[in-house]
Amino acid sequence: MIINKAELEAVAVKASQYPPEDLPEIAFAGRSNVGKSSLLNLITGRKSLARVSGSPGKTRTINFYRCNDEFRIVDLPGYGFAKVSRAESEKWGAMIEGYLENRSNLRKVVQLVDIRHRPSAQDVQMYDYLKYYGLDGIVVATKADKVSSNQRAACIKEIRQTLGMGKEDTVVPVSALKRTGYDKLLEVIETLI
Ligand SMILES: Nc1nc2c(ncn2[C@@H]2O[C@H](COP(=O)(O)OP(=O)(O)O)[C@@H](O)[C@H]2O)c(=O)[nH]1
Ligand SMILES: [Mg+2]
Repeated sequence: MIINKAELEAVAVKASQYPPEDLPEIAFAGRSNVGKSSLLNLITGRKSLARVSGSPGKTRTINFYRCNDEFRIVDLPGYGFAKVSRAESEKWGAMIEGYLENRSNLRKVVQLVDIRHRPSAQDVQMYDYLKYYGLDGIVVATKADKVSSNQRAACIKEIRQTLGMGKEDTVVPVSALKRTGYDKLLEVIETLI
């Protein structure tokens, strides 16, 4: 699959602002700065569809990207930003839960983790949450250019073990910098929609 048309269709902080449930959706989740916006730009072939940020924690909205007029990629707000208050982080949780729990056209959530690091407690919590809702099974290991090809298998093994992934679940290493691995991700997305 190639995404040859992509546009930001809606920016939401509550359900009344979501677009209609008329197209299948794949959501992207991950801690802030993991490379979510970069990945979105890469797979849509758009340089600046999503804003790539040097300062993490900027995206506090749910962004709906309409792709090929066929499906949507939904960018969930990044978690794990150190400088947020308890109240803010609760608001974040409620916003994400509100979306994940009640979205009938949501097919799957792709969880992003940095290939270099063992998934954090929050990554594990997020993934457990996805398991609970049957939305788990696909993880993108971002910034794959940061580890050598010798290290790669060990990094992926650690991600699998830490998140408690099953044999049939998929980890796709992707580098937005080198523009590698995303064809595999697009294949996975295509099978889901
Ligand atoms: N080396 C490398 N850096 C990346 C890659 N993807 C993203 N980054 C960098 O990581 C930082 C955060 O990226 P961004 O896409 O804004 O992350 P987001 O907060 O998850 O949306 C930026 O400085 C990006 O340039 C990648 O594949 N390789
Ligand atoms: Mg972002």
